[in-house]
Amino acid sequence: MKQVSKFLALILRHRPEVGGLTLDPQGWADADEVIAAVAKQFGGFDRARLEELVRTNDKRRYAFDESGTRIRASQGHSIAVDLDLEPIEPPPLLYHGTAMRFLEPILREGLMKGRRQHVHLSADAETALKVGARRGGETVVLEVRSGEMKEHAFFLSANGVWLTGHVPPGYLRPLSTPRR
Ligand code: HQG
Repeated sequence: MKQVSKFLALILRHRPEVGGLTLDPQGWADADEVIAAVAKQFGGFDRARLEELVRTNDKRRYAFDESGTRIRASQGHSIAVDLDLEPIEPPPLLYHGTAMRFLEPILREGLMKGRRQHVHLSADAETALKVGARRGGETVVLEVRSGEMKEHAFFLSANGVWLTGHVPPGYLRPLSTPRR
């Protein structure tokens, strides 16, 4: 399932053409086309397995639309999609986990979205620590004073990830550095 989830991330966030898909402007793909693309790549895949993957995915990365005929990634895209999320007021503090080696450029230029559509922030430091640990090496968690970022729009993805465009360095503070 992990391999299938990674393949879904590839075709639903970054390169739909690899699966012979097109996404609509809101990032939705036809569920039957997705099932066919996965079956072609790995064999033995059907609607029931896709539903199981969506239901059990550790970060709830994928969601069906109300009719169940379309599926999309809830966040993390590099291709331009309009997730149609309403801006909402963030909690006073959010968190971002990253590798210690990125700390210096981050404190210089702020958090940049890079190749993704948004900067991704976590609601708690523990989750941020896990996100940062994906990078390998020493991990650092930054506290974001989101409550003070009045000019910046924040969005909450369907799977609980906070999204914004850029976090200037003035709103960032590294927390004491947990080691891994
Ligand atoms: C870093 C996962 C240097 C940033 C997670 C991060 C998340 C800078 C990396 C989602 C920088 C980008 C996103 C700057 C930011 N200089 N480095 N100025 N600004 N960075 O993967 O937040 O498992 O695009 O710290 O759970 O790590 O894919 O972002 O290390 O929700 O579902 O540049 O991906 O979810 O890396 O992770 P990413 P991220 P999934």
